Amino acid sequence: MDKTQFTLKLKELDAKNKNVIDLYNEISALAMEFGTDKAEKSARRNAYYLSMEFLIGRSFYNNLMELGLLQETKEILADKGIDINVFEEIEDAALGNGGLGRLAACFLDSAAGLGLPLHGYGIRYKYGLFSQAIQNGFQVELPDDWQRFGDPWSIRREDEKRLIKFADMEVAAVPYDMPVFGKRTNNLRLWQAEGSEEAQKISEYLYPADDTEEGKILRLRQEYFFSAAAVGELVEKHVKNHGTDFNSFPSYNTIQLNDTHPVLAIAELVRILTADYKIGFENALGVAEKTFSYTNHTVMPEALECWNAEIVKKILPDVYSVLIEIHRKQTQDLTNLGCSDKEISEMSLYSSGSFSMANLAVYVGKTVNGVAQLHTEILKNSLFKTAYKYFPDKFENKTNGITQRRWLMLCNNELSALIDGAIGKGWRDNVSELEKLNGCIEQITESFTAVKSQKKKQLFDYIKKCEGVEIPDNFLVYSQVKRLHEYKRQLMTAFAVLEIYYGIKNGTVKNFIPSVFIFGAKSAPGYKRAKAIIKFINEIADKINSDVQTNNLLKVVFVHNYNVSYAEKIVAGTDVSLQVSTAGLEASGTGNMKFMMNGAVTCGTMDGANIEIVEKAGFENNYIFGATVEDIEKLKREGYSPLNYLSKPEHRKAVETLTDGTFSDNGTGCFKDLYNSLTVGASWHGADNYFVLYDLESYVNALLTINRDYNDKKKFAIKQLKNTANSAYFSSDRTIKEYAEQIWKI
Ligand code: 26Q
Repeated sequence: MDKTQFTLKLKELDAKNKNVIDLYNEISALAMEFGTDKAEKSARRNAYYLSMEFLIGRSFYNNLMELGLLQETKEILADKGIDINVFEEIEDAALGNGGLGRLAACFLDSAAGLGLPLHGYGIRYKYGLFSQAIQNGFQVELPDDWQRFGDPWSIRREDEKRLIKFADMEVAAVPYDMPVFGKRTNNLRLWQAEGSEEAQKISEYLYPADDTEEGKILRLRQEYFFSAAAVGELVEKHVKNHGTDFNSFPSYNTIQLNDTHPVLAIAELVRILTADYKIGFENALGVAEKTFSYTNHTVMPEALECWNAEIVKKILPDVYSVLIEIHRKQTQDLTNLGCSDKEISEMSLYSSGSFSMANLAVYVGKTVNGVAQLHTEILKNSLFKTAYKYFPDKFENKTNGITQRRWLMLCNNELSALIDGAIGKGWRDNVSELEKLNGCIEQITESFTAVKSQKKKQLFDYIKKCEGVEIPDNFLVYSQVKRLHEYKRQLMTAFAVLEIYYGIKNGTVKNFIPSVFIFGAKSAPGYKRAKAIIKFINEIADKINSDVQTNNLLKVVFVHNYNVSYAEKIVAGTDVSLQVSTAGLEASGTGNMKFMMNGAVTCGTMDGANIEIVEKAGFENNYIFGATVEDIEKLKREGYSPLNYLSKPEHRKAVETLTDGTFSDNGTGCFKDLYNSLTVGASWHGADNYFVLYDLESYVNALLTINRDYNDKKKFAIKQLKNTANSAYFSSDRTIKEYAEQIWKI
């Protein structure tokens, strides 16, 4: 099908007599036909991205854009009296929960855009990340049945299904292919588990609760299920195309492990080669060493997966034997290298009855990478310090990126058009041309401010519709949107907002420019503190939004069910991006990059990719505050007494609203627990583990400085534009080029 035929068929569609969902499915099917017709044959050498999460969001507009059909479709529908935005209600595939999953989606987009053969493998969850409702200020989780309106962007491949064997059951893995359109068409293959009721559970939920043994086993099954399906298929293809010489396997296949979740793929490859093809163990391990690379996305200890060896033995006995064998080899290798017993135990993939997936990945992986410069340094100097001492060449950095196609062209058509006018359209294919903007910033500040107002208006209309909160035109917009976690410190923003609010009321904060603080976040269902923070923010929002004394100056919104599509609106309509994690704990952040590209200044700590962002866009065009990694280390070494930082009345007043009756936690005691976490600590951590009280004062000051600076609209617009102009480095096109050249060699 060519474009003329597509347009013809679209024009023939009898839109009047169809409901939105049928129309959506039919247009999508036409676009799929058009897109898959152009798909080319496989490349000689392919890279595969194994990931437990692919947070793709809505495919409809993005795919039409990538296929060059968006404008035509919009016009043809308009002729029929249909606004293309009606499809916004329909899908938002949340097969992931945050940064790691969205990064996977951006990477696939960039690889297709650059014409590089990178394909994804993951799980086709029946239910994606829960849909979030807010009841009485509390998060309530509802199932996300993302396929309820159909799934026109996937093709079921019945004939390519595989059998995955566990000790106690066999499960069919049925592939669903989602083409990834761009300069070339790549493939995202998601496996669905079929068979007995037990079997189907494997692909039912993203992150089922794993606080019971049953839950842990289910998660282990999920990880093995998709890793084994992927590796099994790649081996089979290799044998079909090249015979059973597996020494050439790594010449055709390179596999990136997205965090530890797919790391069992290593053991599975060794198992298949030794058991099914009778390759010697050392040879098989050698093949694995040349095939796999590992990306770490977090230094939080609770996220570094360890599997209880007894459970592995029970569920996957053959994989267990392989792991034990790899461990034996590892111990021997490390002893030969002269490592001490202590060093060996630090790097060991097996110790005290459990398997460390990170240590397995570091030992076997060809490369180990962090996702921002600081993060990679932390991997080298602390998390994997010993491994770095013996295998320094494995370690490299790949600073994250985001796709400018979804995160600028699609979500901010208006700014994109402004950029076209200023520097031409070349940046759309070659994003580094965005830098040309630096040469004409002064000339376009006014039109930029107009675009920003327009995007704010669209965002405010949407918030009015979804949240029922009205925000007056042109309020200054501060946003903090990301997963809810104590280390990301949404609680610190909540305190800062309260301080500003009380300051406005008692006259200590003067000439405050009307502002709104937008929060969006989901908490893991079992994470009590994070849920308490959501409740606290909602209480604050209710109080502030209903105060007639401050109403024309300050608003707070917690948007419910924050997701990719909501993010597309928020990043475009924001002035100030809040990125305030405790230094050393946010591996990179990618939301920070989306905001930057859309012309927001960053108000943040020296953490993750914030550091590189302000280096590129200029410290003077952003607002850095708070403790650095070195400061935090010093505080930990010399002792930190958070109570000292509560001596100032304005801080105390804000923090004590948790316990003084200002707000209600509906009798749950969850606010008192938050308060205690800051002031006395808990059995598993000291007081104020994330240095909220330490950074609070400089945070409030930064927020107020920004507010004052906004008085000079032109100067502020220049700062914002400097961010857009220097954001090309944070395109995932750049990141993917680095992976392709330095790790994958594709
Ligand atoms: C671990 C054990 C058991 C159950 C779940 C998990 C688990 C699940 C998801 C651990 C970690 C994750 C997700 C991590 C994540 O999203 N990390 C983010 O990755 C982004 C992309 O590199 C970075 O930008 C963020 O800084 C990082 O937080």
